[in-house]
Amino acid sequence: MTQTGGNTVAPRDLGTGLWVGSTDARVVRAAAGGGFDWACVDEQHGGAAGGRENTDLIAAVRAAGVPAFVRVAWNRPELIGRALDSGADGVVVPMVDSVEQARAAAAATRFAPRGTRSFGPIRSVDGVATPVPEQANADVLCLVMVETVRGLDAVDDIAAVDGVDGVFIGPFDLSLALGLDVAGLLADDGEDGPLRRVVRACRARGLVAGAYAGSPERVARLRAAGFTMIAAVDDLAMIARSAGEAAAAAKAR
Ligand code: 3PY
Ligand code: MG
Repeated sequence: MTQTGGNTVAPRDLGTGLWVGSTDARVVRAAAGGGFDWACVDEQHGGAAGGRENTDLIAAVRAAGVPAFVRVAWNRPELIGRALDSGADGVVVPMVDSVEQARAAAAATRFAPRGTRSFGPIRSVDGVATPVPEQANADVLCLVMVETVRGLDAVDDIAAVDGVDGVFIGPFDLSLALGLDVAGLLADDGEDGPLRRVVRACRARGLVAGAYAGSPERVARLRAAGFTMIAAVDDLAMIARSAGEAAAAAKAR
């Protein structure tokens, strides 16, 4: 991602995405094809365990015609490398709360000489294209999650780390860390409120400002606050909600 030495540049807008908790590739293909701009397979709190399973889920997202990200279970190079080897377009890395941790995440997403990702071009049997290192380094997105007090305090420095392409907030963890509920966190519109601080840090460098929403109201609030990559809905919650609505409608007749 182009850096501009501290000038405010247009933030990269990735639109609205689907959060994937399901491990069924057919469900994921159907849900991701519903008009979202991207989908993110959640290895941390969703069902996906990584490895072969993720390859299938990522392929299902790709078959729906949108980019696939993986939220890895933790900031560990082997998890990041495996998600990218499985074909992910980028990773969302949870609980990054220092410059050192952001550097480690960014390094794990890039091959040498920029980073430390290991090159193992043997996945074509799984249908994953062999990466061309320089191109893969340019194309991959490393999105680090700020969802702790330490992370929020360091957000300007985290956003300045070379190879960090965006900051993504987790409102559940962040609100817990700040002693608020999610509604309280999202309602804080102050100049130095958490949302503004994150968006400002991203805008200063043209980075993606991402957030998990999970409901249309939260999407609207986060969009208004300036976020440019918003996880709108969780696939399994969406199915459960639709099932509830269908059952209620059927019973009402
Ligand atoms: C959070 O809100 O803490 C998240 O990580 C979203 O899944
Ligand atoms: Mg979280």
